Amino acid sequence: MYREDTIAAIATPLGEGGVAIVRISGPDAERIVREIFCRGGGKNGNLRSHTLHHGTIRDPNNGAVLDEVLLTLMRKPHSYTGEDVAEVHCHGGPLLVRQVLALILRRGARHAAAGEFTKRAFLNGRLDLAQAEAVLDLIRARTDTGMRLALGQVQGELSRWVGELREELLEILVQVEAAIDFPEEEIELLHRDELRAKVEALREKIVQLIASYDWGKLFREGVRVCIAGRSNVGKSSLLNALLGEARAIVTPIPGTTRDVIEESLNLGGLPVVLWDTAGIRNSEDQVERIGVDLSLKHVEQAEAVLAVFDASEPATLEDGSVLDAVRGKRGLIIVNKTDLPLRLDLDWVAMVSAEKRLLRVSAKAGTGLEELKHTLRDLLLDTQSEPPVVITNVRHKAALEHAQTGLADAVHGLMGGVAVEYIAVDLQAVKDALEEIIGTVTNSDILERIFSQFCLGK
Ligand SMILES: Nc1nc2c(ncn2[C@@H]2O[C@H](COP(=O)(O)OP(=O)(O)OP(=O)(O)O)[C@@H](O)[C@H]2O)c(=O)[nH]1
Ligand SMILES: [Mg+2]
Repeated sequence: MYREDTIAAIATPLGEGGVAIVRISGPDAERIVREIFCRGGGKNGNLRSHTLHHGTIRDPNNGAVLDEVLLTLMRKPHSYTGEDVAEVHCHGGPLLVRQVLALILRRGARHAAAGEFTKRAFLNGRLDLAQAEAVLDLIRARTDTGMRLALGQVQGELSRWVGELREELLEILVQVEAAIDFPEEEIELLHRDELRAKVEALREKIVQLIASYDWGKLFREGVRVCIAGRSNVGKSSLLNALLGEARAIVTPIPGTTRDVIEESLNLGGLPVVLWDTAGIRNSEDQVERIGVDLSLKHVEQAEAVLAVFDASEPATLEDGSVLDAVRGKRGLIIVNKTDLPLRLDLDWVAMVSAEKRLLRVSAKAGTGLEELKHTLRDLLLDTQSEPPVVITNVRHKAALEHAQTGLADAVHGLMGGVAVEYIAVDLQAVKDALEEIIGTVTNSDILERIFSQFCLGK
């Protein structure tokens, strides 16, 4: 299925560190390490598998010692790739690691392409495709929830789920094919209805799985939230209070923030990019006007807004402009400075922004912030609770959409009295789509595309 040569690469990021790992996989892995590794006592003997061995790396051509290392040899099939794998744990200097790799390449290994180790793991059946792709998600995860979702998939949660859907489908297919084989007993009306109910039930499950994509995407890619409001209402103070650090400059002078300040916030596992913007107001100052335009642009781009108002002052025309700018946008109305005497007409604010929830906070005193975080999280997640299985990969989503269409066609066919042969064709396409996810049927282009996204050495 692939060229059975031996590949090698540096598996850890290049840079100074305590330890760096060079990984070798393939039939010559053991031969190569035997040539360059010399155990503490001088003799390599039978290098036990899955054991750490202490020794040195030497260039057999001149006997020069490169480094003192730990070596582990994992003989097939119990290794990441399913082949013989060796890992050299050397000291983490970039030059040193490169020299060790160069020596390994001179002894006959080929430099691995990006993702090639994981690709071999897939081709050798150590991982299915959905699991292999989740390895990438795991490496790239930005919050604990993102990591948990990815780990679940590496461990095969999605694969099991899709496997069950496939089983259900096979049962239906058997019945349909039986009807093709015994045409004289062609499924009667009653059977057609029963069959249709089964196909619809399966379709419903797939629709739900597709819907979980949007949920998973939020956790992988994060959500952009823009803090907007007129100047001096405490937008930068709110940013700082939410982050728990003095990130943005805060002064009593209106027009303090000019540029957009971007910070990330972990909102109960949901990665959020927070934008603090310049106060929206009519200004003669050219720099400030550019800032205001930027604010409005960011309000538009954000997935949600926090529209901030000052509780200690009556509403101004500029507050009105802010409400106009955020109208129709998902978000919350934040009434800040509630530690001061109330002079803002809250009923008016609530009335003109009826579609948004109004929350009272004090960025200065730190009150209302926890409720703000919870409410914002629920709003961003559309109050959906976590689905039992989450798909995070657009390729999986596309395959499920194919499957869904095939099932919808089958339902129509069953209702419209279409011959069973055609229904079998629809269902066969559904089977192919499901198998594409776990990688039972794939073409090499798809594989190339998937594995080329990996980093070297993975
Ligand atoms: N009493 C009180 N004062 C606050 C609160 N939040 C902010 N302030 C004060 O309000 C003033 C303006 O705060 P900023 O956070 O700079 O306001 P801003 O909306 O970012 O202002 P611009 O960047 O100029 O648009 C500062 O003096 C803050 O100390 C609050 O909750 N209570
Ligand atoms: Mg500010």
